Amino acid sequence: MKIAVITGTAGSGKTALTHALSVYLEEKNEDYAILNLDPGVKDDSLPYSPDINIRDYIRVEEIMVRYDLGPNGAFIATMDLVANYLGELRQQIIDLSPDYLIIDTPGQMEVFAYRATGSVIIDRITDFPESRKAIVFIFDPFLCHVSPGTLISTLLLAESVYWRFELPIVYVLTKIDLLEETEVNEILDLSEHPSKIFEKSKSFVSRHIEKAPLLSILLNQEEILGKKLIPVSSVTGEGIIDLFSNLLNAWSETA
Ligand SMILES: Nc1nc2c(ncn2[C@@H]2O[C@H](COP(=O)(O)OP(=O)(O)OP(=O)(O)O)[C@@H](O)[C@H]2O)c(=O)[nH]1
Ligand SMILES: [Mg+2]
Repeated sequence: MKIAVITGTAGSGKTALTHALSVYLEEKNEDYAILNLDPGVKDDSLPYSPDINIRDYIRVEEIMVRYDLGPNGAFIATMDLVANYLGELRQQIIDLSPDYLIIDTPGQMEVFAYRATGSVIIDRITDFPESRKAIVFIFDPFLCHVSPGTLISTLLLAESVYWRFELPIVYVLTKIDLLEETEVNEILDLSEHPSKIFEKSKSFVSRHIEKAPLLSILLNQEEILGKKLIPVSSVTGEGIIDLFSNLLNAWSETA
């Protein structure tokens, strides 16, 4: 079983990309399943019907009421409580045993970047000897393009996710149908050569460089921080073939 875990910041397009990948696999007549691991998503807002749904076991809105928590605290508590249903989720995956499993994850990146919760859940429900796992990390162009600083934060976040999972990772730039070609190329270029970000924001950074010495080292060693992103549109399907072939390479890395 080849498993793709779709991660990225809130609203970056995880759910839309999950759907786009499923459309691609459907067209290729592949045997696939979708697991929704977002306990907070509104049921009628999903563009796909999940074959396995964490919300069949636990929902953020119920935990808010039961423990009198706000949305963020309730979300963290809900993800911790998912631990009670790992056996059931694992069994559902085994029952389906699809060739491809796409896992849509929640927007609150904290559970995947800074806490063990996300990676432990994925590990426990997919710990079959024959499974091949890869992470997809989405760069949202509307975060990356606003300011060089946000692109840097996203590059660092991508690396935190990589360290958390310790699995092959594929980096994607979504929503390219909403951008000019020059904007797409600029984001791809800056992500791959972050020292150019430094040049772009030199006036500010040079005045405050003493507060970010580590960052200035990282930016000037672009082979450390730089990442090659695969540009895709989940709406037009552009780039999905390229993403899939990168996923095949990533899965083969764990073989
Ligand atoms: N035009 C366009 N819109 C997109 C694309 N990907 C996502 N969107 C839109 O961006 C918004 C957020 O997309 P989602 O897929 O819900 O993002 P998400 O990362 O799952 O969001 P959360 O689960 O809330 O973190 C939706 O309105 C999508 O339709 C894309 O490639 N092109
Ligand atoms: Mg989503």
